[in-house]
Amino acid sequence: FLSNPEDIGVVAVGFSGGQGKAGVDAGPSALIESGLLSQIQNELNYKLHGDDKVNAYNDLVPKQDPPYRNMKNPGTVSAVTQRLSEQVYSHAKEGRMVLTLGGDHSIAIGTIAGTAKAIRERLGRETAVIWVDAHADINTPETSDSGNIHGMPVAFATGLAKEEKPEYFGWLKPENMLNVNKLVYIGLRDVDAGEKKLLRENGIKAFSMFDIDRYGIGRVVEMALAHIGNDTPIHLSFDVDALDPMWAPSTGTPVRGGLTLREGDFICESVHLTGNLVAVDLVEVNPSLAVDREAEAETIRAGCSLVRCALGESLL
Ligand code: 6HN
Ligand code: MN
Ligand code: MN
Ligand code: MN
Repeated sequence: FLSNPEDIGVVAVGFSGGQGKAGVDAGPSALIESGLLSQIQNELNYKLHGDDKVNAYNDLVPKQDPPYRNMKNPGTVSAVTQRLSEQVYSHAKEGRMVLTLGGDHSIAIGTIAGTAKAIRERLGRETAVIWVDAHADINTPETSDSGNIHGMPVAFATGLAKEEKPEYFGWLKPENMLNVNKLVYIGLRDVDAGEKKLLRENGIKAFSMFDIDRYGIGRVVEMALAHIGNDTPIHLSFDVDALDPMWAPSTGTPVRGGLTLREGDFICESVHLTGNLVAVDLVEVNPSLAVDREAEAETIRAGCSLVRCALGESLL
C-alpha cells in the first residue's frame, strides 16, 4: 500500500463556483447525511481524519471577481482550490488516503495539486490520475465555450493552461503538476472540439464509451492500469456524470449513453485492488437538480456506492 491502509483524510467541499448551477455545493452534505462516512468508519473500519463538517470557503470569496481570460469566478475558484490543495496535501503527507467530496469538478485543481506534491515529497514518485467522466475537463480558458472552470481542471493540473498571476492559479508550481503521460480517462462521450485537439496533440490516453462498448469494462480498466504502470500512486477523480443519467440523474451536465452503476463500481473496485490508491474525488452530485426525491436519492446512493467500492467494500 502506498498509503496507510486504514487511515483516510476526509475533505468535504461545498463549492459550486466552477459552474453556474446552484446546488452542487450541497453534494457533500447530502452524501454525508445519507451515511457515507459512518459506513466507511463502522462497516469498512477505516479511521477517519479531518472534517465531517462541510467547508464552504466563504471567507475566500473576493468582493468582486470579474471574468479573466474568459474564466468565470476565476479569483474565487483559484483561492478555494489553493486552500483545498493545502488541506489535501497535509493529509497525504501523513500517509492518509484522501477522500474529497464535491462540489463541482473545478475542485480537482486543488486535490491533484495537493496529492501530487505530497506524493513527490513522501515517496519521490509521480502520481497518476484516472479521470472518470463524460467530459474531458481539459479546456483551456481560450478553448472553453462556457467559461466554466469545471470544464478546465485537467488543463491547469497538467500545465496545458498556464497563468503567472498567483490570484488566478499562478500558485500552481511544478511540484503540484500532473504529467500528461500519467493521465488516463474512462467514460468520455461529450468532448469539445478544442479538447479533442488537446488530447490528440498531447497523446493523452482516453477510453471513451465507444471503447467500453468495444472491449468491455474489464479490458478497458486493464488497459488503463497498464498505461499508468504498476506500482504507481493513483488519484481517482470520479465525476458522477460518468454514470448514465439513469443512475445519476441529479447532476449539472448529464449526458446519455454512460456507464452503468455496476461499470462505475467495477472501475472503483479495480483501482482499490491495485493497492496504489492515494486519493479519491467524488464530484458533481447536485441534489437540487433532480426531478423528484427518488431521482435525488438514486444519485446520492450511486455516489456512495462508488466511494465504498473504491475503499474495497464489495470485494471478498
Ligand atoms: N464537468 N465541456 C463543457 C465545458 O463547459 O467546458 C462541459 C464541462 C463539464 C464539466 O462535468 O465536470
Ligand atoms: Mn462531467
Ligand atoms: Mn459539450
Ligand atoms: Mn468533470
